[in-house]
Amino acid sequence: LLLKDGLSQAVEKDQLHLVYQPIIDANDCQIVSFEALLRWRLNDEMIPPDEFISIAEQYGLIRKIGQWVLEQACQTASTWAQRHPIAICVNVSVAQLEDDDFVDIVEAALQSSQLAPEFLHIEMTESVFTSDIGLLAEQIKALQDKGVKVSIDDFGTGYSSLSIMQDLAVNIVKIDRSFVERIDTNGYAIITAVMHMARALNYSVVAEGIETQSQMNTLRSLGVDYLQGYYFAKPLPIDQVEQLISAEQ
Ligand code: G
Ligand code: G
Ligand code: MN
Ligand code: NA
Repeated sequence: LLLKDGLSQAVEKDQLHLVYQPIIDANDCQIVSFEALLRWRLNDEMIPPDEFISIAEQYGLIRKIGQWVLEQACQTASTWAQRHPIAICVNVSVAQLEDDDFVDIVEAALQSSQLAPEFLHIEMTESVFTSDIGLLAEQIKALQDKGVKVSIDDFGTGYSSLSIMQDLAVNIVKIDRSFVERIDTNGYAIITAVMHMARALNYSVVAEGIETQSQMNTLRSLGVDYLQGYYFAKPLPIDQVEQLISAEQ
């Protein structure tokens, strides 16, 4: 309850910030995008997102926080995009997606930042499938009509991964890191199967949680398009991102 009270004022008190983890092209290792990950500092203590995001969802605070994240992420990405074609990937909760105003909020963030829509990727987790699928399909379509790309995050961990593939026309599938972790055993066959489906359905594929060179090599041999994980970089504060981008080209 205390966390909830603190969280309700986190935006006003300037306690939230984003860190950014690069996603690279598997073919040439160039950075193609960054995933924005939310951080909350409360009285010198970092509260992990796994704790506070669910509280925000529970107490109806996620819309306001999510809007702040979108605005902040688009603003930042807009400054990168002036120099390099680098996209920003923003995580959203089901409650945000189900909001009638969500597409307008996205549109407003794009407008005020002047970020080109194709540089914004919206990541939703598979848990969205517990909600109204028709509404979600409409929201996804509306985002895509604006030029925004949509990803399914943590792919393969939900109870309805195949239904998602069938019912939601997303742009990008992010293979959950649990499969990458087990790539030397069962993960290999599962990722191979996901690659076949993704190719047939015209989805790009990102593999998450790469921690070793060997995992990277195997994923490249399987034709995965993009890679993300501690092997390349942890989520970074903004100043380190600027350095990384400047060093790239
Ligand atoms: O770095 P990591 O501990 O940040 O992220 C933990 C979890 O929190 C991940 O599942 C991630 O998707 C989620 N998360 C991080 N940032 C955001 C955000 O801005 N919005 C939402 N809804 N989830 C986020
Ligand atoms: O659920 P989502 O994929 O949005 O969450 C991203 C989470 O994964 C963040 O907490 C991020 O810090 C974490 N993460 C990113 N790369 C790696 C990695 O290589 N290994 C592990 N264990 N976690 C990672
Ligand atoms: Mn994510
Ligand atoms: Na994930």
